[in-house]
Amino acid sequence: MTSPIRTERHDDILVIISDNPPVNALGAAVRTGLEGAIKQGVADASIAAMVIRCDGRTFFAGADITEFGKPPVEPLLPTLVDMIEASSKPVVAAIHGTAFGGGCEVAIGCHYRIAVPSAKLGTPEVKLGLLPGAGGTQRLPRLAGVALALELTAKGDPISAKKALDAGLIDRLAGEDSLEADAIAFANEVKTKRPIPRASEREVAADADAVASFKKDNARRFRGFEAPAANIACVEKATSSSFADGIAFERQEFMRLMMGVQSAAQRHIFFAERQASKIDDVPADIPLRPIARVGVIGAGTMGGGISMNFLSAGIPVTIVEMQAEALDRGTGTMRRNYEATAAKGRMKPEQVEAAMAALKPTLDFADLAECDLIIEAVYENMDVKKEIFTKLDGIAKPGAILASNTSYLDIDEIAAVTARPQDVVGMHFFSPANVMKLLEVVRGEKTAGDVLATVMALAKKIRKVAVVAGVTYGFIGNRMLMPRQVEATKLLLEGATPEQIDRVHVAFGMPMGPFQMADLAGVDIGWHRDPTRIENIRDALAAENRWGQKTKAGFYDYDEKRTPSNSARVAEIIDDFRKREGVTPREITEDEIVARTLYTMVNEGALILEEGKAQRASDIDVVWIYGYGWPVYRGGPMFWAQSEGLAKVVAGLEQYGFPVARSLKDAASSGGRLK
Ligand code: T1G
Repeated sequence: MTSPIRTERHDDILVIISDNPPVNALGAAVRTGLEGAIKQGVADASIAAMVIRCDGRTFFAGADITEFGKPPVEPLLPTLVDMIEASSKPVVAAIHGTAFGGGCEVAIGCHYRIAVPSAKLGTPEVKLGLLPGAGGTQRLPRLAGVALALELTAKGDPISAKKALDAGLIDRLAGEDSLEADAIAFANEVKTKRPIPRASEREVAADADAVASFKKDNARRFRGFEAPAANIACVEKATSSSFADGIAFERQEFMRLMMGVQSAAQRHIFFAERQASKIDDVPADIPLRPIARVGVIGAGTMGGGISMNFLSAGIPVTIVEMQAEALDRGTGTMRRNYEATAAKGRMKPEQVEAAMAALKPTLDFADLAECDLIIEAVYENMDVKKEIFTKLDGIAKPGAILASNTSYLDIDEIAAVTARPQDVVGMHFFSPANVMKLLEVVRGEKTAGDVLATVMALAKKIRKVAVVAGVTYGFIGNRMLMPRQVEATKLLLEGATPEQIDRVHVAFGMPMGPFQMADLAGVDIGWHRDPTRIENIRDALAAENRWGQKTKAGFYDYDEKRTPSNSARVAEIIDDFRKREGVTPREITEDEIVARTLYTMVNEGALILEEGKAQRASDIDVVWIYGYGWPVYRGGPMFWAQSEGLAKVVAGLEQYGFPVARSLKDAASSGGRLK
């Protein structure tokens, strides 16, 4: 097998080139090739300096994650980086694309670094539940200081080449189109310079304040995660120990994390997110329908948020409303949202203007005829949606994709009112639509393969994580939410309190529990609006205007700052219902809450898989991570059930009398996995 590494001579400069698509991951073949090339350069007296660069879209984007969990293959990455740094001849890293993880560590093991302006550097290992294990936690603070090293390693977000230059992480910017030539020129400049600069030989200034403030500023963000603390500890170690001792500590912490459940969960999600974009029975190279303009029907919260996704990606939008007042309100909200983003420095004012200029508000439904994709985002009522799709069928251009943003309703029933069911699909955005990353793409019975593939590709363009769902009430996420809500409400009647149930979920790692979520979304959602008709606890709350945070009272009471407190009135309402139902409250354990509100979700997920309403178990995990804030360090409901032990989950379900999905029971008894 040919090596992914080749070398080219430019006089006395040896250029070492990696060609390992798609991201030049530092797999065993790359490491072996690099080792051989460096040794060749050092041994060859006619070589004065070396350049390392990569073909394709990026410099090394990290270690090869697919190798994790397998027996290590020499040369290990830390050894290779140390060898590059120990070279008797200067090595220049020529960076483009994303020098991430082990790629960044190779770069800082080199003696000099030059990057094109569009390049990014980073150590996102923490997002895999890991830490830079090839010397990054020890070299970064020596090169760029403690504060930046903490940001890069413990948060895992990349920095631009310009910021890296300002921080001393790189030495020079190259021309966007002249990286190799500029790197060779740089190598010629430094080939006689002595001593060769080595990051590991630098001192790192202790910076206790930076560490303390970083920990304090990020405590909430890191809640529940193990890897951030390990990254911080390694960087802190660098301020008080020799390089060798720091490396030993880094290695120990890296192995501890690598063997842990959290990293396995986070690596699972890394691949699951990418797998979700693949449609098993549609060819990956199917021609896509061009989407030059998107139409959105409804300028409410969802319609406005949906429109912003496309405008931010440079795709013009025609947005339709029935009344001018609603249209103005909607477009005004969109502008305010953009301006708030600009105020935080995450968008330039000219980008706001460009986005709003690409928006065409109209009251004329016929204007949608120019759109290639039309997304309906109006009131969640089947009759209303059928009426709209009937009209759309009459005006949309042939081949236009007709999508509904419905969160529950039957896409096949909607498609059936048109003469083009093959062009109808569900695009279920999560609120706020311009923020939440999840998009459930609902495949109707007749949805064409190219329609599905087009929407999945478009989702990536608007920076969404898309998952294909089948037609079933609530699709994947909301269908699994239902048993959780039903059981949580039953538990209230049987003796639990809203804060007890929410506390279990928050301790588990959810951003909020079922009742906190109800108060945020609105207790009155789906309420029949008849205050005299009180059939359940939510009816009783809604009837007293306890609609949640928006009325400063729901399952909790809220002060001016929306800080929640337990409500005596809610306790009374629950008590009244217990008396009315003849229920004597009893002690509810945490295990019972977990079994009845979390195991039941897993059970529903297994049924969804059995019915073919999700392509794979990992897709269900992706839905819950990106749509509901399931803690990524638990890998999603189906991965978590696997790590809990399916037999334990089945036993818990049976203990509380739930019928267990056949596939779940079979997997548990065979020791297999949910697929
Ligand atoms: N290893 C193996 N495969 C990888 C990979 C990696 N590091 N990165 C990406 N891929 C695959 C990915 O699964 C997909 O495969 C294809 O490449 C395109 O990826 C010792 C231990 C670089 C910003 O965490 O952030 O170094 O689906 O769809 O949107 O300290 O990939 O096509 O079959 O994401 O253009 C640290 C992870 C590793 C970077 C490109 N590095 N990658 O984004 O393409 S651990 C990372 C990314 C480490 C050392 C430690 C992104 C990208 P397929 P993609 P993209």
